[in-house]
Amino acid sequence: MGTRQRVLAPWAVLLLALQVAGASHVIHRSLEAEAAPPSVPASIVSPLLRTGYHFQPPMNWINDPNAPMYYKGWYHLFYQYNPKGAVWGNIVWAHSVSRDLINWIALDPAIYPSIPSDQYGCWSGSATMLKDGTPAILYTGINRPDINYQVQVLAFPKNASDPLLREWEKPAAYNPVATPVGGINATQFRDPTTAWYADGHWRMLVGSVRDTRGMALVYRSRDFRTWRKAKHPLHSALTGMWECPDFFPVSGPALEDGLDTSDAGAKYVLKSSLDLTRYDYYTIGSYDKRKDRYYPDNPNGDYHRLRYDYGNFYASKTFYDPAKRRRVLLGWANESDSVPDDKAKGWAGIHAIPRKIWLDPSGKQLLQWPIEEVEKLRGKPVSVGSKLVKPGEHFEVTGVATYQADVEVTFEISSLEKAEAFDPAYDNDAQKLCGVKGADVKGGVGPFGLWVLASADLQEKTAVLFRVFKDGYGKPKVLMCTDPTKSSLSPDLYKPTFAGFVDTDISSGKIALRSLIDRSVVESFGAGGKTCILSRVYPSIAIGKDAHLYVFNNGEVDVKVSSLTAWEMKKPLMNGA
Ligand SMILES: *[C@@H]1O[C@H](CO)[C@@H](O)[C@H](O)[C@H]1NC(C)=O
Ligand SMILES: *[C@@H]1O[C@H](CO)[C@@H](O)[C@H](O)[C@H]1NC(C)=O
Ligand SMILES: *[C@H]1O[C@@H](CO)[C@H](O)[C@@H](O)[C@@H]1NC(C)=O
Repeated sequence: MGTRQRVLAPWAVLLLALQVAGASHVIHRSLEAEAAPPSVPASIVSPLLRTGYHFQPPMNWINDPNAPMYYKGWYHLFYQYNPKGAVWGNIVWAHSVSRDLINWIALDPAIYPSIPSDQYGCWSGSATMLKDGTPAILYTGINRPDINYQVQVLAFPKNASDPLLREWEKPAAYNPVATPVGGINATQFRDPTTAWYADGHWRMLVGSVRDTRGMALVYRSRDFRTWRKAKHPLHSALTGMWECPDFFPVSGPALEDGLDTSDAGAKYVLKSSLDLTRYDYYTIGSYDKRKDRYYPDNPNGDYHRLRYDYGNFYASKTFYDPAKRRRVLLGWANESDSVPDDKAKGWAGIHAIPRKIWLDPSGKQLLQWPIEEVEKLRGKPVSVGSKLVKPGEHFEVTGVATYQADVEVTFEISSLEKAEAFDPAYDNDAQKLCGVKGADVKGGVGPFGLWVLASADLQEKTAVLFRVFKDGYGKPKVLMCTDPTKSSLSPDLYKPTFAGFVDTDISSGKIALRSLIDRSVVESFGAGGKTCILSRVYPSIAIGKDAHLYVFNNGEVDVKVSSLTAWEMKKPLMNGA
């Protein structure tokens, strides 16, 4: 079976040996700590629903990706991790390394409470490459036991010649580098960004809020050790607390090229993770480095309109990958089961497949696509060419196992004439619209798309679909939606419909969809990465070989599948699990 195979490159064998030889104490320790006593009730989530190729440690809780970077031939990923259980708490920075961002090797935690500034927690942060080529990490330390009092801490590698960057030190001479003084709320002051260099100064951002105004505070430094807060934030908006801000230039020499964070860009992206909604919003705009101010191109849409992902995706972070001259986005997706289920299954949280991101030629949004390395996991394929799906009909894609698969499909709509009228009340609420007009609600043009992780009797299915409306001027408006309301017979699951509009020219009638299916993950990319939706689902029957894949059309007009390929996906090396 392709899905059982492991991709073992020679370096991986080497590191596996290294890992067995001593770098994996943490995993063994935590296995002991979490070995479930027999009295713990079984989780409603089958062990077969643990993901196959999405980033995960062998067990326990994970959340935000931290300080991703490329250093001496290795990709480094740190992440918020509870070594003692499958719920949030005891947070340290777990550490994994990779040659390709797909096969991962777990090392010991790199950053953990060890100085007064971080003795009650090591929260999120970022890496910056200094001028001499060594990396530095800025992160948030918790220094009081009673409240989550937040300060910013600076760490350097103990041995910069070690490509695996296993040990980090936090010099007492200048830590903490920033404290919540001057009216900053000490419990709302966190997640420093990668710093950028301009006109003799480094600058970095820290997320905060004043009353209900979320903001990215600016700090400046000449030597990276002494930091001073600037008078004005880089930007702010009436959104509540900004967690995990991210700020970077886009638009390299070639369209899809990324830029180093210190390079000057024609355009900039400012992202914030809104604590109130728990989603990641971004805007595109310009940056005035003299004033250290950011101006979104579309102030009306400030932090309500554009999201990296319209599903389950939060606390994301990008980094510039000099090896492939691209900017890569990593994000966290939590579970949709209950806390007791997480405790019983022993793990909670995954990361999305790393995505390359770049500016759409329109300049109005980003495009995202799974990094090309994920295609190395593709195994046995099956293809369907030119197949008509009449109104109310569906067909099954057979010949491969689809519980761990990569599916690419292009649909062709025969006519847009029957498109339903768009109700402007839903202009800013695709998710609500999808809640009202889900996969089973018949429409004009659509809903059509895929039923994934579906049982043979179709009692269980997760729909990834498009539906085309017509606005008041007769212009098509495309909705992309993931409808998991029938994804499982288990009642005690969170099954929100997730949706976003797709700003694509559908006049040709064509629209593409790619879905990365991974047992309990459905991560979809609409229209070449214009709109992305990640969902967590936990079927009770559509598990393993009992999971099926269908193409469906619940609209009134014919939809043609002009091409479809589904590949079984192999399991990469995943942190020793
Ligand atoms: C630093 O790392 C290099 C490369 O792994 C190693 O050869 C060297 O012994 C290390 N130095 C110390 C002091 O540990
Ligand atoms: C600081 O933020 C906390 C929320 O974490 C809030 O409860 C508190 O009222 C805020 N303090 C001030 C002075 O605004
Ligand atoms: C993930 O879990 C769901 C269900 O419990 C919550 O509604 C979300 O807010 C949560 N997402 C994040 C980012 O914490």
